[in-house]
Amino acid sequence: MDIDILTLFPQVFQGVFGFGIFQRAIEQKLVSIAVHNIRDYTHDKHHTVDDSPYGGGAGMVLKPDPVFEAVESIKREAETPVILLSPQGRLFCQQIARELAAYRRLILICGHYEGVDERVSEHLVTDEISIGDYVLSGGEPAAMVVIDGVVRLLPGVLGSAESLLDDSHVGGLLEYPQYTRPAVFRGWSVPEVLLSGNHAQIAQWRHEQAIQRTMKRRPELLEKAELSPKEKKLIERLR
Ligand code: JBZ
Repeated sequence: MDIDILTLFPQVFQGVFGFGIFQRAIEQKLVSIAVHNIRDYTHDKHHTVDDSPYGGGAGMVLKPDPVFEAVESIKREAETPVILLSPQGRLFCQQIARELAAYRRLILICGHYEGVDERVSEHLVTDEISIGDYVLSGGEPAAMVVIDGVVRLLPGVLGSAESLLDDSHVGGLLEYPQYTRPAVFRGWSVPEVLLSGNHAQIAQWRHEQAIQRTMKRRPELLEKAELSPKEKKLIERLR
């Protein structure tokens, strides 16, 4: 997958993709990331990227022309999504990560200031995504979150050891608690069942823990989870 990032702060992305699964994915040519400075697509002496809002008000608005020119400079197929990271976007989730992972190329635009000229949203962008209901000062952290969520779904990026299947949110439940050595740390013991070697019992315990913790911490996830009749009974019992 080819990912193009349009930003006013390209330095922010230096380094983030140089570690862990990204580094490996880039080395294996499973993904390629190009960062473009929106300021490079201005033509005036001062390389102006922002201006005051029509109608008045505080702050500045990202001008449309450099953003259009930056996107138009990228050779792409007609179906390539042009995604604006914005608080007005649809809320990013695992389903959207899967949807984006199916494309050959993604173009991500990071906004800044008080916002981006609406003509960018209306006539250039094909999708707007938000990573959540908190205030960010720009789209860069949101772009990193989306890229991380998408890249790890690309075929070959995760090793078999990092198998996706047990991960939180994939099955609609939170993950069960994990422990490693030592068996007793500062007087706190690992649950007995995990040391038992009884794999059926361990699987049962983990499943119960996943349901219990989802009930307690993220009850709204349980409403959406696909549950078997057995799981529904277990929830009733735990309630
Ligand atoms: C996002 C103006 O640029 C922004 C500002 C806030 C913001 C984004 C872009 S993307 N918040 C989010 O994903 O919630």
